[in-house]
Amino acid sequence: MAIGTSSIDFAKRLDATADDTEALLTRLLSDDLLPDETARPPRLMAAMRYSSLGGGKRLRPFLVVESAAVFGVTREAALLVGAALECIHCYSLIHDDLPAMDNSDLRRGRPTLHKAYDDATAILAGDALLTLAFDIITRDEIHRDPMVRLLLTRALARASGIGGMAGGQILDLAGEGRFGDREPVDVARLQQMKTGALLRFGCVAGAILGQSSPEQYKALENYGRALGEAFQIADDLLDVEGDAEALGKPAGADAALGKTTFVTQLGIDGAKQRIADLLARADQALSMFGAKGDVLRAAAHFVAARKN
Ligand code: GRG
Repeated sequence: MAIGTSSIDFAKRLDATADDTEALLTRLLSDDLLPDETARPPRLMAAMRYSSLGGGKRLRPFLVVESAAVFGVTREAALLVGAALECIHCYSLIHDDLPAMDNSDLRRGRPTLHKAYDDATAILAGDALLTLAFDIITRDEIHRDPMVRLLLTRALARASGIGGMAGGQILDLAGEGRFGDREPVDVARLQQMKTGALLRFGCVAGAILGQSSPEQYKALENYGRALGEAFQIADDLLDVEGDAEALGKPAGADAALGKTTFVTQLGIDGAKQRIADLLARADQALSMFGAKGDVLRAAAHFVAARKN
């Protein structure tokens, strides 16, 4: 744990943001109609709630809240951005679990959405969470300056789309040989897109909200890049060494698919060494923020040591 933030303080802060995110998502997914909405179909709402409420570490909203705190941004604004990001994360998990993608039966210790409902409902719930994210992130309450909202919206779109998560997902499927022969995989590049882009967005969102200097933005981007890679290596290690009960899904999925991962490339010891290097890089990136970077420093260590 980084100096300045005890593991108890860190766990309390993470829990507080998870609780606030849960409450906010519950409100955003209520049955109350927004202007211009004709109906909120009960089946769609129930499916969206099933996948986005009552589970998850809420790490991405936490990164938004804590990166925003560095610049003294209001918690309410940061939580809204965090909720938008969490909607995209939940949509990605729903679509990733579908038979056409990873065909998974369990997520967060419960049947996946398409198992609990059906494929069509799961596709539509994912689509509606993706679009809800952009509805949320453009709201006036996020920042009085429309340019700030525009920059956030563009950054979130790029993190989610072609050069981000969706692009990374198709590279991953190509590497599994889904579209013919297995395509060679550049694990670091794939990860930066598939899982890294959303985590990185969480880290730079605070800088955008706080109208930071370019140097501060770059520092948070570098921090987010190191944290994102550490997150993925930890995920690859959990697939080899993890416990299915703690994970809420079976371990060993990567090996069953013959996937190229950080662990297949670096070996278990090499992967652990790489995490240590990335943590040092994350600490270094935060050095310009002094004690204000303590919680983010602790977040990188938490991500690297996580058990689920
Ligand atoms: C379907 C466009 C599309 C993309 C899917 C990110 C992704 C691409 C799929 C997720 C698959 C997966 C399980 C990747 C491993 C890393 C990861 C995102 C784990 C889950 O994130 P956590 O640990 O989950 O933050 P919780 O449940 O805590 O929210």
